[in-house]
Amino acid sequence: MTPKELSLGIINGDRRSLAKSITLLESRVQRDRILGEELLSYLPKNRESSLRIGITGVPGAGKSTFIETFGLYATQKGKKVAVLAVDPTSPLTGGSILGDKTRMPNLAVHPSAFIRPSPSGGNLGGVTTKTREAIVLFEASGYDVILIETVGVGQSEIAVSNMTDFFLLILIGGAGDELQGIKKGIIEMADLILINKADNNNIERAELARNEYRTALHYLQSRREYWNPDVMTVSSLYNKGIDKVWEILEKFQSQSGTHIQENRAIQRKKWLRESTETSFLEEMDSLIDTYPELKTLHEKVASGELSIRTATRILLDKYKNS
Ligand SMILES: Nc1nc2c(ncn2[C@@H]2O[C@H](COP(=O)(O)OP(=O)(O)OP(=O)(O)O)[C@@H](O)[C@H]2O)c(=O)[nH]1
Ligand SMILES: [Mg+2]
Repeated sequence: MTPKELSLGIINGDRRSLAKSITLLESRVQRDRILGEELLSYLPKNRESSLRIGITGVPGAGKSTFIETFGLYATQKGKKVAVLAVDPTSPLTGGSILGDKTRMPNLAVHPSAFIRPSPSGGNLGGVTTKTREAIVLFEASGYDVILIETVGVGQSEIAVSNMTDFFLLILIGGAGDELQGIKKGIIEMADLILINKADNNNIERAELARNEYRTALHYLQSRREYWNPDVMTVSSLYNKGIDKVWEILEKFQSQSGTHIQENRAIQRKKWLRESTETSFLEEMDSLIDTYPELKTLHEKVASGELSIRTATRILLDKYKNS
């Protein structure tokens, strides 16, 4: 299919076109990159009614279970739901743990939902680019709610908060901050904190945690002037409190007004910078074997013979004169 045909398929909500386009945009082959760029140029941009939600929390907090339950709830409200994951392949774990369709069995087969498996391999920069482009595809295809899961232990949650409108932090009761591996910075980023697994004999612990985090939030500067983050307990497994989360999101959308679009504009500028940086570095890496002087420059910096400042200037001069 040509990029034009793919774009028409996407706009008409055809799932196969969507899946093919995602594969095209993730390809590293030069020809595919050109086709991918053409495809993106045909798509309508910036669907104002969509809501992009970032979801983070320590492994096992119940992010995928929440997405399954919340996603199904959203489909019942007549929404189309897309699920993506930002999961840079860790050299330690060696693979993708997120976006696992088996953890979202009912949502995975729902006609109004689309779960995109994590792009395999690559660094955070590569993964975030692919995720941003997937967001554009999903929105062009009429998806209203975009859920982006990431594990809350590294840099990826910052990347996710930079590509979403609303940031959700999922915690569990009965574990201190240290235990949950959650940094203060992440709490500050949250628009809503959910204490999950508030069910069976865990309810009391969850409520205690909710009160503690509420107190903690009082002492933190809220991140957006138009929104005050809150903490609530839910049970994703037993579908408790999910309707309240939906109400909060509706309130956020109506209360935010034009702020969401303004925030997206700021994000897009940031993406351009990041994307330029990534592309430059990729280009340099690919040239290093063909240009001995580039290799020598790196070696001189490594040995301390040449300052980084001078080497950077040489690289910039070469770029300007090329
Ligand atoms: N009791 C109870 N168990 C839950 C709840 N939510 C999730 N779980 C269980 O917690 C375990 C981990 O849930 P996941 O949804 O896979 O957690 P996750 O945060 O996506 O985990 P990773 O993707 O590995 O980081 C599973 O066994 C779930 O069944 C809940 O609300 N109550
Ligand atoms: Mg998960």
